[in-house]
Amino acid sequence: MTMPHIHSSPFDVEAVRRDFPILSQRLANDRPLVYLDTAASSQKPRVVIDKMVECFEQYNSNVHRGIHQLGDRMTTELENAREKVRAFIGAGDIDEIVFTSGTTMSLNMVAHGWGRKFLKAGDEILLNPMEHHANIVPWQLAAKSTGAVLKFIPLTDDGRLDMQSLDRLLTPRTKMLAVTAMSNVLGTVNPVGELARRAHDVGALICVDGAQSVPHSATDVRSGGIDFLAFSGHKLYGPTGIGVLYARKELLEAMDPFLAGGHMIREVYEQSSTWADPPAKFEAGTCPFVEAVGLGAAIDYVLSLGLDQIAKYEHELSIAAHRRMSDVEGVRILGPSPEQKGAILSFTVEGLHAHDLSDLLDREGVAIRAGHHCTMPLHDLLNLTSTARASFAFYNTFAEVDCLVEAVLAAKKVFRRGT
Ligand code: C6P
Repeated sequence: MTMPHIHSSPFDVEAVRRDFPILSQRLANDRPLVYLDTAASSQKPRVVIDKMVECFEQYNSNVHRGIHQLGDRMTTELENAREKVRAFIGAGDIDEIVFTSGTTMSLNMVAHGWGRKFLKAGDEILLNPMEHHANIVPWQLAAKSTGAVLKFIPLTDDGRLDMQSLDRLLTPRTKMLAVTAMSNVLGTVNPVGELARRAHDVGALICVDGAQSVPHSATDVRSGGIDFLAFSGHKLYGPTGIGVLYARKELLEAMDPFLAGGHMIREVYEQSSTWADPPAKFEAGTCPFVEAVGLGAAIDYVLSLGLDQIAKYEHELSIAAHRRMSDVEGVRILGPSPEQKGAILSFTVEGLHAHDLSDLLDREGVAIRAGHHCTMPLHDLLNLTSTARASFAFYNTFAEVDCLVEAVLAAKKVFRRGT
């Protein structure tokens, strides 16, 4: 069995980097890879890859079905991974952890299974413009089919939620406050605990998009008062195809399933069916069990580094990046000050389209993301069509921050000359 490496110091970034096979490669023109796109998808440590290979090589078999040794082993590994997720986010009961294909699926499950069942005409869903499309569009569909109304919390000029407007916007008509714990563009870290308390005060629930926050800082659903939490394995150093929906047990029991089929039923008759208990009720078909086990290995790995140490190191990287980038003429950095955000640096460069910039940076081996990052309402508000985004993880170095800044300076020169 593969055991996660235990690092004596989380700041031994070179040791951490050796855990990620992909990071040591050279790109075209013998450039080292400078991977600054973790917010889109993180890289995977060797322990995650090895654990998944172990599953395939030693006990691959469908779960909760086969009465044989392989099926038993695979099912045990899957349920061990579920327990790891439970402990990681501080849930009270393992049955509150639903494996999904990712954040998008998890949020759709809430909007569909809870929203369409419990919302009525005139009820209000409170969103805000910094949400990812995955936490807007499913609510639009739920509103359309129930007659509920979407309301938006305005943002401050520096890209935080305008908390003063909550006095006006949170009313007994509000039934759901759907909010990201951390913006994938602005990096803004939202005050989830306070938002949960205030939503509950008016009888509303809170649905938290943890896609960007869960991999980078400690989450505790119970002390945070979170009713629903969604996140993805692939941003948490685990594989693609696996995600999590956490919800309090009574909510999972009350809401409708999203997908129907095998495993999610108790009894099926010709004209009707009854549902299995959660989480099976929400895990129709064959769940991505090897991916779930890979996610469990990723959680072990992250915990071996220490979430607090990860958050501290990434914060220092982010501060350095903001400081250096703000010295570059023509660069506009979006979002609040780095002290108030996660390790995300979204910016524009005067006279340079984000896609051109990204292309020029790529030639230097620096991988960033450019575009609207699935946040069109936010970009409309900023009056921009696209932005460039560098996002950091604990495997990035201060030297890579320098590479980013130097590559931006070089790109500006190329553009001044004309490509
Ligand atoms: N953001 C980014 O580059 P999925 O694709 O289901 O794993 O995650 C969707 C999602 C939901 N909420 C937030 C805050 C996110 O950042 C994302 C994914 C990627 O920013 C891809 S657009």
